[in-house]
Amino acid sequence: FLGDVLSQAELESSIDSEWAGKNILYFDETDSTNTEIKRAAEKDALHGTLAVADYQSMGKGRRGRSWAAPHGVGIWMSLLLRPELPPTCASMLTLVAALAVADGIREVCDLEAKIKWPNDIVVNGKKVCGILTEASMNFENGQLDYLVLGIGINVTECDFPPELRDVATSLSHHCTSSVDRSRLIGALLNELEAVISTLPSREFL
Ligand code: BT5
Repeated sequence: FLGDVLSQAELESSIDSEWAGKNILYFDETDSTNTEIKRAAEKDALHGTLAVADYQSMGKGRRGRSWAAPHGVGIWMSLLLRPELPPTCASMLTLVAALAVADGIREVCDLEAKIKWPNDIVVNGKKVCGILTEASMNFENGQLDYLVLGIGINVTECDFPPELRDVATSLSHHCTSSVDRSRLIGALLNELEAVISTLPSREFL
């Protein structure tokens, strides 16, 4: 199987959302797209900046766990958000993002994607996607400085390490047509924009 090619140009032509992914940071290889977004955020990158990598050498899960992100077989992406959101609502972001990703997968791949509380998406009982939300607080004003929404999706991975073989799966394993990563990223960003706009603003709480 020949995978699709991911590149800056492919991403630019597949993304037509309003603010999510307006600025794209593409990497053939990086440590972690969440870490890339944190570095960008510290240099004042804008709300909606997107990092995408073809390969992550230090993909992160929650609580110090690792995320397998081999070359060319998945979507490893992170979105920078600077929401007007009360800090107590930050955890809602993971949930609404999971809804958006599951919808995007259903729409593009015609698969029954289900949410496994709180941050996994499963197809036929196995994990295809994990979400890692990280927050940076501004301690001077007690508000959120920014959030990093990290999304990992196994797309064509078919050679999982032994410890993941029983628990992980890929979209292409269940999908009859081939999955184009850029196209799926474009669809996911549209879904994410829609759900993120429904989150409460701190002015109203
Ligand atoms: C997650 O953590 O599921 C969050 C994963 C987030 C990954 C994305 S990729 C883009 C962005 N950049 C990053 O560095 N991270 C984010 P958690 O619920 O803690 O699950 C981690 C566990 O899932 C591991 O301990 C393994 O058991 C399993 N796992 C690891 N890699 C996997 C994979 N590729 N597919 C399915 N399961 C995996």
